[in-house]
Amino acid sequence: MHRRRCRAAALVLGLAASLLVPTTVAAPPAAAATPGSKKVIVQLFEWNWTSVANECTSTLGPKGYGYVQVSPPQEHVNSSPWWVSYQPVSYRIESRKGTRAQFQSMVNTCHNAGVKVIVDAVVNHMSGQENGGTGWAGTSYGHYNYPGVYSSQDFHYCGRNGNNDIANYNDRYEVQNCELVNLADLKTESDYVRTRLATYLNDLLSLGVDGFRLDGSKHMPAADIAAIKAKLSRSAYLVQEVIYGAGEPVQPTEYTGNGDVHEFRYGKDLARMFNNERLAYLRNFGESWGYLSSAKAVVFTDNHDTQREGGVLTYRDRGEYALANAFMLAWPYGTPAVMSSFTYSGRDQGPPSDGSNKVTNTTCYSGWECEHRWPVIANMVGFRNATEGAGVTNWYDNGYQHIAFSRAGKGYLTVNDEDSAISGRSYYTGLPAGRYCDVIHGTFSNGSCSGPVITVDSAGWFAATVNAHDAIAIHVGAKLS
Ligand code: LM2
Ligand code: CA
Repeated sequence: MHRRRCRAAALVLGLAASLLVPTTVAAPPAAAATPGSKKVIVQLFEWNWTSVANECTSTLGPKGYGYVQVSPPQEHVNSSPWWVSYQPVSYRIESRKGTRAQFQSMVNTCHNAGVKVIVDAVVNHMSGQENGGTGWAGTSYGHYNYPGVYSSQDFHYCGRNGNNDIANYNDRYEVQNCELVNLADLKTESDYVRTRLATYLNDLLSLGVDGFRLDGSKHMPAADIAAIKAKLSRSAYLVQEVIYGAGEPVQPTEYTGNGDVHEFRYGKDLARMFNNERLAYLRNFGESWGYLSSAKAVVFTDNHDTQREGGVLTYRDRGEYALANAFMLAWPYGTPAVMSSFTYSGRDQGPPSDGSNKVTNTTCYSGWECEHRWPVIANMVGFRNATEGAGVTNWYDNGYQHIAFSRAGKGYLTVNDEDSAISGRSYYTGLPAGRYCDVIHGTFSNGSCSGPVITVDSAGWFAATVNAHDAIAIHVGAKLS
């Protein structure tokens, strides 16, 4: 049975507006803010390099993000939609997001802030422009001709569907040898193409990049990716974009030998639990749901594609979105990737740009949503870091929308997504006695908490009211005494 939601009430009774209206993040000493290992990824979608660099210093490092995933840096077709980034025309590091020098400087700045850089690498295809054109940095190209890089023999012509496009995802050959929305499909089985792709990736590695999100991985055999990986000059973190499709021949598990893989079911199922089903069902969320093994999975509430497709929670869901991210960051399945968007009203709308399509500097909360700065989300990165490696214990649920669990000895989260407050209950945390900052409602900085303090007694319990569509989270990295 599907539950009725009262959205208006959720907005009024839910997370107080002040929690969602982002504040400037104070910068505590990096060392103090980053206990344990830092694995959380943030996708700064379509941010320019100068703005990414500033964000690494001001926010990502201090808040404990481990990696920033940046949008494709290579030269691309020149127009205004966001998706021009996914149509390479050369491998020059020159794009609407910045120059090679700006890119290099961003990598250095992020490293100095303790943040590693993952590049979204478009390796399956080149442009989808039937008649070619002139790229962002001035390169002339044809659909199957990229001077000095590729010519007609380097592409697949699958001979299907009259236009060489992919139509049938139940056909492995078609998915990997035909064109994804007319994008010229590289012959990734050819040694020349593999070498050229590796040369591009090695150039990025020479600039200090730490890893790659391999765009469109499903459209390349896992063996082709393995062959490209074998040509890399040093080891790099890899996360492959393989969108799970029920019953399809190409499955995400085929790719785990190469590195991590995105688990697309996670964000869809999480949205379904929050919107229509029960948070109580999340007690075994992860591998028991048929997902990839936790060690190989990268998970997200939404990414730049799913936020435009629907069926997931996005920044538009406000408090519910914050709660879903809090759950993701507290729950030890996979590596969490936080989405950070520009706001848009149409699917194709590009990022805030100037008259020549150059992406302008990020201004959070004006044109850019900056979800990763929302206090709930940013503070829960610290929870993730402080609880790394600790298992789930003390699970509690009321059978419906109220759940709670410990990260053994390190942290505790309770989420109440019921339509009314839950009061008069105590929670068993098993945490050391003391006073903890509720990081859902307050920020812990320089030993003090800007919000409510939760007192855990000597037996490991605390008592508190959890408001409707709200949560409480405490962890050992935000303990006052
Ligand atoms: C991806 N992963 O596998 C990206 O995450 C996704 O955002 C990309 O699609 C896709 N694969 C190709 O890299 C986006 C966007 C499409 C867009 C393509 C290419 O979602 O809408 O296609 O990038 O820019 C656009 C037009 C499409 C047209 C195509 C080629 O929407 O109608 O096809 O360009 O001109 C005729
Ligand atoms: Ca392909």
